[in-house]
Order: sequence, then structure tokens, then C-alpha cells
Amino acid sequence: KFEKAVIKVGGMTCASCVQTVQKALQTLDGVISADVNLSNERAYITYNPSLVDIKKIRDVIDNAGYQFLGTD
Ligand code: 9UX
Repeated sequence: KFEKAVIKVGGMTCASCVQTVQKALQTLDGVISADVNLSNERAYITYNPSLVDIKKIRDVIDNAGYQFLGTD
């Protein structure tokens, strides 16, 4: 069974930022889909919780140079 998460992401100011975060999330093993919205600064993620967790997702966002600001 997959889980969904809505994550607030800080530091994105242009469409290239969005692409960077989205690609980083989509590359992470266990992430089924990742859609990043610039105007509301949210990442909408569907993931397999047996392969990846919110902590790993958080690290990917932070390592890409943006900020994990919490979940909705
Ligand atoms: Mo756009 Mo984002 O020129 O770090 S890539 S601001």
C-alpha cells in the first residue's frame, strides 16, 4: 500500500528550482510520484513506506539545497 504526503518546501523561487526538487524526489527509491507546486511551495508525494520514509524525503530536499519545512 502506498502513502501520500504533502510537504512544505522552502527556498524555491523559480521553475528551475521546482524541476530540481521534483527530479530529486522522483529519483529516490520508493517514491512513486512527486509533483511540486511553486505557488504554494508544496510537494505532493506518493511513496511506498516499506522503501522510503519522511526522514529520507526530508534529507533529499535539504541536500538539494532547499528546506523541508514540515508536512500538511
Ligand atoms: Mo531559479 Mo532556483 O534561477 O535555486 S533555479 S532561483
